[in-house]
Amino acid sequence: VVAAPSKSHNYRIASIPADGIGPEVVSAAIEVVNKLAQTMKTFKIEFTHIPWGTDYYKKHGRYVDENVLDVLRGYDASLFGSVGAPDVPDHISLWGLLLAIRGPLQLYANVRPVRTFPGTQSPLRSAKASDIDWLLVRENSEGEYAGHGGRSHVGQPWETATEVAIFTRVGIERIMRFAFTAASTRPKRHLTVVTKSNSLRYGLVLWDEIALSVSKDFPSVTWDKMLVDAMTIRMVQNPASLDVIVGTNLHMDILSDLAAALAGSIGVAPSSNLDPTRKNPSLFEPVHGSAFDITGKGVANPVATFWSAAEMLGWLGEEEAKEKLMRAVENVCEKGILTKDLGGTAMTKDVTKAVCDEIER
Ligand code: GGG
Repeated sequence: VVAAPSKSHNYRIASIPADGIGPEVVSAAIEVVNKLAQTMKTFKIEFTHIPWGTDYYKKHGRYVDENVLDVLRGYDASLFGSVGAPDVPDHISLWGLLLAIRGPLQLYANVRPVRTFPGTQSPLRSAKASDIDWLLVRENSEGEYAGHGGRSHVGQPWETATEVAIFTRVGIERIMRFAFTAASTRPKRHLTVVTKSNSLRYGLVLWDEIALSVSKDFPSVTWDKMLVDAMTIRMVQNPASLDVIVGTNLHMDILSDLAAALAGSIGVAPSSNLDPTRKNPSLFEPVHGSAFDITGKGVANPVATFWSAAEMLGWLGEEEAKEKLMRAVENVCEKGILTKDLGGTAMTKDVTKAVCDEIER
């Protein structure tokens, strides 16, 4: 996916740490990006803290400012932590914050690269590190997340709830083109289109039809189709056969957690929420959520947020800074400076310091 050339090398970033371990990993990422800027001197970056999240909700009755889109359009990008708190229902927090940003800003491409870092181990015993090097592309604006549905006869035995999955030609075609384009730039040039078009005979049959028609514009890309249930088996049994994977909002939400676990840990999985038209600023966040069980203990793995920040720099056109940050993270992993989720004993601050030291080296 091609980055826009940077004009000013001077960036304003909205930092939205939000809930749980979000503040810990976002402040760690700001530290390493500031270190990168100071060391390289090729770009300037300024982070502005935006206090949205569950504390803000408890004070103001809403998760974000009313003019959320105007606020975010004042920045070049956002770096997000995690959303969700033990004392607020998850659907209130998710819809109040993350989905209140992704949908209206039309961040329709959720890009989730997955690979096993040097020094870390996939739980697949037979897998070589190079077997898992995937790019998951999640449609990020429709499907079951479009917000259509409702409840009637509440409390009655015949209470009914609907959750309507919306699929549009425009929505499917734009994500399919994005995924084929991404595949065309990678060495394997292969795309797997995930659906469930045997049982879901309207929306996901439309996915199949659009995949076929878009594929004709990308003769250099080989592609295949998988039903989502069979895909889970292929990811475990034949990881090296996969490259870029595209699927619906819900399917890829689930498959990207599986992919991250197969690569080693959800603690290293990054995510870019992109508006490929670049009309709106994109948002970068770790795949993981709030992780209440480890919040405040200083043991959260900051690598997913470092990698998300690296993707943000690449998206802004700072490719060299992205590569330098990723090399630093890989070297730190290779040296065995790993948090508990990766089998190590390092704290968040140890990994952060080690990455800063690598950047300065
Ligand atoms: N940093 C990601 C995060 O907070 N995720 C919480 C979550 O529930 N996400 C669901 C989604 O990505 O749609």
